[in-house]
Amino acid sequence: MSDIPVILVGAGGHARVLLDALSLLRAVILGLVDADPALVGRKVLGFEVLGGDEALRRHAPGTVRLVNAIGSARSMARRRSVYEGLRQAGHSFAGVVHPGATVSRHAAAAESAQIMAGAVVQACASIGENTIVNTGATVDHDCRIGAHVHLAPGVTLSGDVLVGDETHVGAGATVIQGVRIGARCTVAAGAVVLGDVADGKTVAGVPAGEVRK
Ligand code: JB3
Repeated sequence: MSDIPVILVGAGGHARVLLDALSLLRAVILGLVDADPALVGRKVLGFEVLGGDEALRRHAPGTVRLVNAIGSARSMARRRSVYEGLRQAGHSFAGVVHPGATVSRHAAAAESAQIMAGAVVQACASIGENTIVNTGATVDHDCRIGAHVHLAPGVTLSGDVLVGDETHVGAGATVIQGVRIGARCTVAAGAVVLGDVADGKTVAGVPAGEVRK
């Protein structure tokens, strides 16, 4: 990792996983910021919550890099809006590739992507900006994963799967080869997706079918 210190944005569960990986990568960690005032001054795995996002004003863009620690607890839209807002303010986001992840040298991951322990990204796959490939998820050859996507723990994407921006694929879901999943979709945990999913749809079950809201 670069020597530029990092600050994590968000201090919840995803932050703890990122802190652990960043420590293994020997990153210089200044602390965290969180929207919940009750967390300010507390420590997370030994690192201090420095304040809300206004605390970032004390750090000129370029002197620190941010790590997006807001996961998918509410929706991917929150993670996206925080990322885009802080980028507009001039900040840049560091990515995290856990040393226990396997990323093919023939794969392409955006700089801000987060690839967690035990994840595998195979040859000719691509991972978009601000996307999380979470613990033990596998992304096989030629998959194209958009921006602001969450592949939850244990997801299996077979070869040549496309996942659109801001989509959440739930824990343990399996997608067969060649399937196209649109933008802003939700694939429920444990689903087995055998066919394409249009933008904005939620699918669940084995085989997966549309869930009407
Ligand atoms: O599935 C796994 C392995 N991890 C999940 C992860 C990807 O998403 C995890 O189980 C959760 O479902 C979720 O983790 P996350 O986002 O860390 O959720 P939570 O523990 O609820 O923490 C979110 C934190 O972000 C809270 O402390 C919020 O106060 C904070 N937050 C929300 N909006 C914000 C903002 N913090 C800042 N700095 N700025 C915001 O705008």
